[in-house]
Amino acid sequence: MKNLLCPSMMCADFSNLERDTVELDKAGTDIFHIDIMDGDFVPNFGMGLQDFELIRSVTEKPVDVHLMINNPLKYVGMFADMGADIIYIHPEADQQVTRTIDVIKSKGKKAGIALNPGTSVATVKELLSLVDYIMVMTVNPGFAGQSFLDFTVDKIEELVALSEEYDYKVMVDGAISPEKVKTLSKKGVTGFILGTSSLFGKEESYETILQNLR
Ligand code: S6P
Ligand code: MG
Repeated sequence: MKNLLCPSMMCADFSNLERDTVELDKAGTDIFHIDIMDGDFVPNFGMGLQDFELIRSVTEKPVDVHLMINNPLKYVGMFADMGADIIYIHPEADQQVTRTIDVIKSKGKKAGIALNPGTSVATVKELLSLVDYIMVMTVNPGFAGQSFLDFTVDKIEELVALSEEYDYKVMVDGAISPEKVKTLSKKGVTGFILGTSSLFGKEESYETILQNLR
């Protein structure tokens, strides 16, 4: 299966967000990754709605939203209507997670769950048959530029093994270096969120980096 390379746009050049988006699109981006935060579920604020709208308006490629917000049920409809193709919610932040997944799907969108480093597979077993993507957080969510948490690899392996029985793609988000793309794709991970560890703030062009990662 083809790997999915997904730039984390909160790491992009905000003085030239449109140009960066166009360049990344041409360079071979598979899915644009937009981090949305509420300053509550995570201790930070991510990208704004205007940033999302701008990126959505300049690319035809799929765009995901990673909702690091409490009570995502309140907002998934809005993001679907704004044109998100994939909506990730955190089950840790949602008291009615299966209802929220239903709303996402009823809007014709792909549903994903993002799992904090401390969230075990056992606690989301009931959700595995309901979602299209499972994104394992390999850092504590909220910030770019952190260190990869090695203990999350067991969970990644567990979810890859279960993905044969269920029908979802395994994604990883947080400190994904070129080395991690190599080792985790060998383990069966499909999608990689690319931030400062591999794609942004480097000497090489986006095109060269994405080609090398493939
Ligand atoms: C924040 C967010 C992530 C980061 C991404 C940054 O937790 O969900 O998507 O933007 O992990 O990548 P890096 O390589 O700087 O850790
Ligand atoms: Mg993210």
